Amino acid sequence: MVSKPVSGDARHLHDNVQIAAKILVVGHFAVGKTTFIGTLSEIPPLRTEERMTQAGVDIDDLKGVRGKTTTTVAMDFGRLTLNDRLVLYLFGTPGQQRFVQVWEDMSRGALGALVLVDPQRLKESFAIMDLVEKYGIPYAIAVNNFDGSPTHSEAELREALDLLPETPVITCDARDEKSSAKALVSLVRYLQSRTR
Ligand SMILES: Nc1nc2c(ncn2[C@@H]2O[C@H](COP(=O)(O)OP(=O)(O)OP(=O)(O)O)[C@@H](O)[C@H]2O)c(=O)[nH]1
Ligand SMILES: [Mg+2]
Repeated sequence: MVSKPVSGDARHLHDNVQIAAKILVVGHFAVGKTTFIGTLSEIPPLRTEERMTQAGVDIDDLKGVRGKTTTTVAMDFGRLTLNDRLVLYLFGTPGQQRFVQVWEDMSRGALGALVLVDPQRLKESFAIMDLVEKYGIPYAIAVNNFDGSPTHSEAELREALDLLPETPVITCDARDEKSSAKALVSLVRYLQSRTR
């Protein structure tokens, strides 16, 4: 028997209920959000990249950012089926302060957020973490290990980012599918543990 579809963020597929969850992938400028969603998405990701021009030189801090010629101006979007019961819709939101309105619109209905962090620029994550907390969105930290990045212990990261003991912290490489998927799974497990 094929069940009747239900409204909202859940739908029936065959006899199984398949949950579609909206997950934000957030983080400061050039932390690897677009790369992360591009690595994981099973559909061609929607990207809104624009070339960075001279006009942005004093606005977007390119210090420590190598080879970057474009930036996201609205959002990234991708989809990842974790298993036959759960599909994640990934929304990447621009990190720069001038896009706060976009970020706020995008956060509606989000079940959780993966906060990407660059280990060389930990302090730049504070503004985004403040926003996620302000909107009460549960989150996990994914440290995007750029080549040659300093390796902090988990305890150092927790202290530097002032994290709650239950907040998951995981290391990934946004270009690597396995480690990026692991970061999302750890967020999903955390979200599930909160609803039990
Ligand atoms: N070495 C290394 N480079 C990475 C990694 N993740 C992303 N990059 C590079 O870092 C740069 C920034 O990545 P993006 O994915 O554009 O970052 P973003 O967060 O979407 O940037 P904005 O949308 O401009 O805020 C790109 O040149 C990527 O190729 C990583 O894990 N390791
Ligand atoms: Mg981007």
